[in-house]
Amino acid sequence: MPWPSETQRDTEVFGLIDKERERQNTGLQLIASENFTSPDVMEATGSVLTNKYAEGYPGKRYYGGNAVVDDIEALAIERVKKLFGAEHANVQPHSGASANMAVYLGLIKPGDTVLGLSLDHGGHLTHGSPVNASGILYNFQSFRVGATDERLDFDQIRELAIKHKPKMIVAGTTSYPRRLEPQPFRAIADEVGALMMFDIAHIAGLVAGGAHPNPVPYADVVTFTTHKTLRGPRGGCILTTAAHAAAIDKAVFPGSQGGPLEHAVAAKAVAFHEAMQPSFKDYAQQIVKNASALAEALSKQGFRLVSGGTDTHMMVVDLQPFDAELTGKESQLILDEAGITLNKNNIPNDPRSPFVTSGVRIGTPSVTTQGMKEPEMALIAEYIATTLRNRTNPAAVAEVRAKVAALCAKFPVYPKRA
Ligand code: DSN
Repeated sequence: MPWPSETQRDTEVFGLIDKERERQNTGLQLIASENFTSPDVMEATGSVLTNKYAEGYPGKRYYGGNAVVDDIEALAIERVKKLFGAEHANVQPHSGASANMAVYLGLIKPGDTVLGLSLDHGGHLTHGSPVNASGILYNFQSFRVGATDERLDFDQIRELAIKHKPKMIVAGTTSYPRRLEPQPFRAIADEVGALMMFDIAHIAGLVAGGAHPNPVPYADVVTFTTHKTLRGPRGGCILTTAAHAAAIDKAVFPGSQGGPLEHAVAAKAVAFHEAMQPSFKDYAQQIVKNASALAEALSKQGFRLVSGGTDTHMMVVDLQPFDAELTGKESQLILDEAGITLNKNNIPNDPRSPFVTSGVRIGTPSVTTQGMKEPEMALIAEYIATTLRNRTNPAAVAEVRAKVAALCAKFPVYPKRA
């Protein structure tokens, strides 16, 4: 074989991958959109399927040699349809952003009006941010969370829908800790004659595991990523009613993507299989229980939870009552030093910029995969508070780092090379 010999192996990259495995093994991974995939998902992702070109769909490919790939993609489609009760699925989107852009391309026209949640109130870049293609190509109008309860305000959404007459209403969030009921969105969409798109990127695993209402029976189209609570490979997926199937497939390929990543499609199929197992229901329930326990413990440590708490896998923490000087940016940096990984996040109506912020976002999907439960959530809250209280004291931060490593050692994720 003309590949490099063992002695010529790229030790630089593989050394760095080893370092990253060590980081994931020894620290607390609390980024709400991350998870630990199974070795099977990783094996499919690293399989020979990465070698294959397969433009088109099962049974209708542009290149030869796709009989096996057809079976794999058909399996992924059948599994995800069954998992969510959908009429049609497209498993080819490379990411959630690609999935969302394909939906806009397929179902509306540039310049059309769309209603979505503002990014700084918990929405997503692709829900109309002015710096994203969604906001550049389409006329997005944003709704915001309520001033006092920090929850979606369906009276406001309805008023905006009546005023702007959108072609589409986008439900879905990236930093909103509460349940997203699909029925009120459907009712408003029907009242103004809009399509309803539901982006369940964050909560797909909760929906699959029965820990969050399923919007599939209500929405025209549902998009999601496969790598967050669903615990699959990095990638996207679109579910639609039969009426929109052809338009969505055309918008993904050839509309916005070329060759699909069939190694990722195979890994998605594996993840869908894993999400169908009874144990996944327990997992999804435990994610929510852990989030609720962590939110309560953080609140006892003096933090304020945006909207007062969480019903999902995540919470947004307002740092101001804990320490008015403390920013999300500084918290993220110092917590990283203590082996606690999370992200800075704007709170609703944040006086600070998105690069600084007055809050952090915390999620429990990864630590729940590790097997941590409510008692560990109390420890995590204590470690976070101790680190932030002692942020100018390196010895105290190092002490927390050691405690974090000891806790993670009790819940090993990837003990050997995966
Ligand atoms: N970057 C993802 C998140 O962290 O929520 C959204 O795309």
